[in-house]
Amino acid sequence: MSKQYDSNNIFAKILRGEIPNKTVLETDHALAFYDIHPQAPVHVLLIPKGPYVDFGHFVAEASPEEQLGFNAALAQLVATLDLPTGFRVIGNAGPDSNQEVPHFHLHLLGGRNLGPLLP
Ligand code: D5M
Repeated sequence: MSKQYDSNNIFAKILRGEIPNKTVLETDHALAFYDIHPQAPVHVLLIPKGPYVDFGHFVAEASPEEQLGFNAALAQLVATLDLPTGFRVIGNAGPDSNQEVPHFHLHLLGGRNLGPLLP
C-alpha cells in the first residue's frame, strides 16, 4: 500500500534548501548531515532524496537505482567518518519506533562506546 508523504516535513525542507544543515556528504541519491540533537560525538543522519516515509516505503517504491545509490552513500559515509572502533546504524519506522521525522532516514552513531542497544 502506498504511504502518504508529507512534503512539509523538516527533512524535505532541508532537501529543498529551505532550512540549513551541516552536510557531511551529498550524492545524486542521498544527503548526510549532522543531527541537531546528537546522541554521540558523531551522530549523522542519512536520507534518500526521494519522498519516502520510512524503510518499508523506500524498499517498496524506490527504484533499484535509488536503492543502490542510497546503499553506496551509506558505505561512502562510513568511510568518510572514519570510525575504526565501531559505529551503530539505526532506523526508526512505524508508531512503536516513535519516529519523529516522516522522511526515511538512518542514524549513524559513533565516537564513543555506545553501550547496549536499549539501555
Ligand atoms: O529522528 C529524527 C532526528 O532528526 C532527531 O535525532 C533530531 C533530528 N533533527 C530534527 N530536526 C533536525 C534538523 N533541522 N537538522 C538536523 N537534525 C534534525 P527520528 O528517527 O525521526 O526519531
